[in-house]
Amino acid sequence: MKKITLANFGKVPLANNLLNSKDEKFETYPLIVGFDPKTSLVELKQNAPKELMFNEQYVYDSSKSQTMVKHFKSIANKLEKKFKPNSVLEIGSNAGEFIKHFKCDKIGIEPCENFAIKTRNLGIRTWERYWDDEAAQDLSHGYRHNYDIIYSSNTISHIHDLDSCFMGIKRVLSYNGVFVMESPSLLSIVKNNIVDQFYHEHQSYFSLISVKNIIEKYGLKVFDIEEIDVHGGSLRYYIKHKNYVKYKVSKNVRNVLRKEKRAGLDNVDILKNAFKKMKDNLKELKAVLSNISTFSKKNHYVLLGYGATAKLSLVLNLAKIDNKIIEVVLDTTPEKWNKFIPGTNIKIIPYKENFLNKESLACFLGAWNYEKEIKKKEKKYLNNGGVFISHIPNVHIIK
Ligand code: JHZ
Repeated sequence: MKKITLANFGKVPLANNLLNSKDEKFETYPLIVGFDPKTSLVELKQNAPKELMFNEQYVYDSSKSQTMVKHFKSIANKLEKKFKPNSVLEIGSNAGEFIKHFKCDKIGIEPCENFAIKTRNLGIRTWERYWDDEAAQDLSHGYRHNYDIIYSSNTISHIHDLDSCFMGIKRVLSYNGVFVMESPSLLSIVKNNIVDQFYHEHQSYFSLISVKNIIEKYGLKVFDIEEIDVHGGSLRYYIKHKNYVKYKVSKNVRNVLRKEKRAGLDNVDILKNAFKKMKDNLKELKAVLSNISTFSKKNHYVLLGYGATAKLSLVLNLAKIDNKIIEVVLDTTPEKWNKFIPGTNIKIIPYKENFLNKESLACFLGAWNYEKEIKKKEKKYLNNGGVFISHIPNVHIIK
């Protein structure tokens, strides 16, 4: 069945492919969001090759945000206590912030060489490859054939071939094992106008409705679900073999399903309307930031960006905001420093608290999903009259 187009954002650069100089050439790719009537999955209609996005130059490092560091520690402890696994597999282990907490037999799968090296240096066995059924087969022949916990945070949504992905998970999940998957919630995206979750790294925008439909054919079943705060609202799915009866389906599953259906996540017209609202929000954002930028310049200050997230790259490109409006972006990740956000001419510079306090009256919050953490960190700036601007759920000022 053909996918229905929900929104066409035109051609945009790959969000995390930062440039070494303003003049460096870069490619743009169509960003078209579709809906699969068979499964109700919201997904990109076409994508850029995965090798261009997830490779040895990958810049996203989850260990650079305290919220994520705490998040991974807390879920690792919870899973250890609840399931007492003898073996753990992580799909997309990034900087190793989750898997490092386990003492049992463990392995990370990570396609980005720089991060695979990083976790190997922590003493964690890491295979440098993309997750698919072939990887699962190699794992079961060459290392260990089943895992009590398979965990994946914000990675399954990046995988283009979901069939092969879930076949692989089914293959290596212990008969009483649990696959724990975290992914931004489509319900939060729609409710909170989170337009900047739509970029090429993200192939799928899961809801419980679509996950249930997709995994059923592999003999897998969601038996519990949690609504969690990270990345602007995510879902944590607990998935088991369908035939394993010890884990009963919790009432959370029914509740989330009811909420999603009520919000119309399987209704094309409602979804199309949500995208229209997101696009209107972008126009307002550009107008507000342009005004604040002009005011800042008149007063010899600069309008800064705070957190060079992949989301920021997207929102700037979609709203056509460049270095004439936002002069520089501060970020804590060394791999991003002195690089430029493609399509914007905006430079990323090392985060320094004093810079923020001395040079700026207003900052656009690229890392809006860490608002709490950032407000706490920047108390002095806020107390001195500095403000943040956020576009989620609507354009507003944070004092
Ligand atoms: P953050 C990435 O998205 C990409 P991004 C990826 N596709 C995905 O799905 C999600 O992660 C999970 C900086 N920062 O987590 C650090 C500060 O500078 O929102 C990071 O560069 N100061 C895999 O990039 C960025 O912001 C701070 O105080 O949208 C945060 O990126 C804090 C808290 C963060 O993910």
